[in-house]
Amino acid sequence: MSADPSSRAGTGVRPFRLSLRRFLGSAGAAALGMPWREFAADAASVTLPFANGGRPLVRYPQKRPLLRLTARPPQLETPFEVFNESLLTPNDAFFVRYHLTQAPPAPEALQPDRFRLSVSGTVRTPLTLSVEDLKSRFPAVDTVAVLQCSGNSRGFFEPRVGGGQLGHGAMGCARWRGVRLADVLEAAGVAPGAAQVLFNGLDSPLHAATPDFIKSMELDLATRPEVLLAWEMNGEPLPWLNGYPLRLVVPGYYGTYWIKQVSEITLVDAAFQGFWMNPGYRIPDDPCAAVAPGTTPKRTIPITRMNVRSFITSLTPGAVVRAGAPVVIRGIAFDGGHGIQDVVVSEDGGRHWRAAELGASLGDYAFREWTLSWTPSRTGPATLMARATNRLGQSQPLEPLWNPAGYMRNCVEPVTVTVT
Ligand SMILES: Nc1nc2c(c(=O)[nH]1)N[C@H]1C(S)=C(S)[C@@H](COP(=O)(O)O)O[C@H]1N2
Ligand SMILES: [Mo]
Repeated sequence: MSADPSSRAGTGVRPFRLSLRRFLGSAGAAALGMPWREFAADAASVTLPFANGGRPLVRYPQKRPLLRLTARPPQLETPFEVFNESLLTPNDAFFVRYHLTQAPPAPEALQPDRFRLSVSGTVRTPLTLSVEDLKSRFPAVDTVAVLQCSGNSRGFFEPRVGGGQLGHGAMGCARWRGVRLADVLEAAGVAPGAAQVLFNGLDSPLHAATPDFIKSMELDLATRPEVLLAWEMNGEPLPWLNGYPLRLVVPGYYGTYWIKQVSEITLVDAAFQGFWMNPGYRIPDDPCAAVAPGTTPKRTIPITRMNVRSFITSLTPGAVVRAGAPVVIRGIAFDGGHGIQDVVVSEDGGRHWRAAELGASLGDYAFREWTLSWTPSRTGPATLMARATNRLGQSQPLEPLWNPAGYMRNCVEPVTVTVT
């Protein structure tokens, strides 16, 4: 199931127009070159390589033109060429995903004098904190980590599945700065019996029947040192659409846990059963998170850590290269935090493989760059493939796996180019 009751294409986000101007200031808006009148599609569009893959390129506040999947709530995909420009995804190109119609929250509620984070439930001392309080009371830490939507690449599923038909652009890698959630929970004093931590953001459903977007995690995960409450992304305050002023950062885990505009943290003593944990965001309870195409899993579990992926970024399908002229094939690889061990590349559709050279590591949760020099010899089509393996020895399947929600695609993605 797609677990997406509120995501429908709509008319735009006009209600926020005036308040947004106040939020960013008209000077700031002008400096960023924002078209205030409306977030209308430019003339340009992109066609993703699957049925109904046409997407308008639309410019939102603090964003360059991105592929728009839905307007209410905003769901924007990063153009794939961005991943070949830099290892850290620029904030203005970073993808956007919201579930609820009343999203993102109105800028007024996000101002420093208004925005507060509450920590309550099974704790000794409930807390109410401003972002300033977090900055002054706890040590700040930096981490580079990939944020990827569970449904990244869903549009490529065969047979097709419901839900946002995404290309490969619902991912990005950024340097996040914030405080450890563990430090904040320690200040609140986790009380005996606490088992799970719930996270809620300021966005809300339009209809009472739509469940609020609340996610839960085991206390063990929530108190891991890499889990952050972050206010900064690539050295700048979080963009409005990526969670300003505060979001959860859960390195290695799919984006669904990275709650934006996070305003309520609640410790509870039993497993939470909210809609977005069950039936939403679940995968087949099987080591590959897969079932036979078109079938229903017998048992499901919540989605957790990301599997291994790699992409060729320097050449896209249909590119033309010259026989006899060396080209550098470049790409990225990442996993759920075990770290990339190696990347092998084939230039002949998988018959022969050569080891690529790994670039400097930005940390085990980050995109890892890889390169391989290739001198095409024979003219005609050449199918390039990249396959990464992580330090646990987990790799990418050559054939796609399938599950009904279209999550966790991680097969090798062939890129066929023409040698002339
Ligand atoms: N408040 C809030 N946080 C949220 C969501 C949401 O709908 N509301 N969606 C989640 C999902 S499914 C993803 S993939 C990421 C996307 O983060 P981004 O929009 O910054 O790219 O945000 C997560 N955090
Ligand atoms: Mo997501």
